Amino acid sequence: LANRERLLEQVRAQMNQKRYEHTLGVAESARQLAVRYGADPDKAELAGYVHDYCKCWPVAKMREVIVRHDLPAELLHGEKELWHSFVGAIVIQTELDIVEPDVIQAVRYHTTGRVGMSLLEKIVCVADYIEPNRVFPGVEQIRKLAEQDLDQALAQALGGTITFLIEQKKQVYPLTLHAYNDLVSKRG
Ligand code: DGI
Ligand code: FE
Ligand code: FE
Ligand code: FE
Repeated sequence: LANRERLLEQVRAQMNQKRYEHTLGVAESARQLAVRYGADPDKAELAGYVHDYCKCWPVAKMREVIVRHDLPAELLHGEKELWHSFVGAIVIQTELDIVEPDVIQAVRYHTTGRVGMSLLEKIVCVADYIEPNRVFPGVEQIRKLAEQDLDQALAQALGGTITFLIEQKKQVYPLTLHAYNDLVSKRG
């Protein structure tokens, strides 16, 4: 990866230490999954480094990007937890000069998923769940599954998120539900 040091400095400046460690973990896990499943390891690592670029930004700063770049207005009425992925996909282009469309898409859909995800999108989404610093009930099982079957691991991860959201009485973003249905229906 060209200019890794400079990129990481800039990424680090956007977030706290814990988020930065998570970021490095996702890059590492994404690279491993790319090797395992035949995606471009450099792109996977890069997407990992930048996937949460805007995660720690103030809400007002994210809202500004959503409005200025005409992102779906429904985002503004929904869960703010989702904003950083869609905003990040824009900002990594303008601030980090990232041009690879598949890296940009992997950032855009890393939180919600979507129907018909590319291999790189799946890898980043799964890496986000299983990176070494993650500790939640069931993470070990998803880690094991991710070595065998990426789609199953992703379905399980999204399913876990959906369950979690329902328990918290939070909205489930339609893309998340559609992504989950897409993955489990392919298995039938
Ligand atoms: O940014 P990370 O914490 O590394 O992980 P992420 O980008 O997957 O974001 C996780 C957060 O997003 C978590 O609080 C659950 C939330 N989330 C994911 N999908 C949905 C969602 N929240 C709502 N309301 N609806 C969703 O569909
Ligand atoms: Fe995220
Ligand atoms: Fe995620
Ligand atoms: Fe993340």
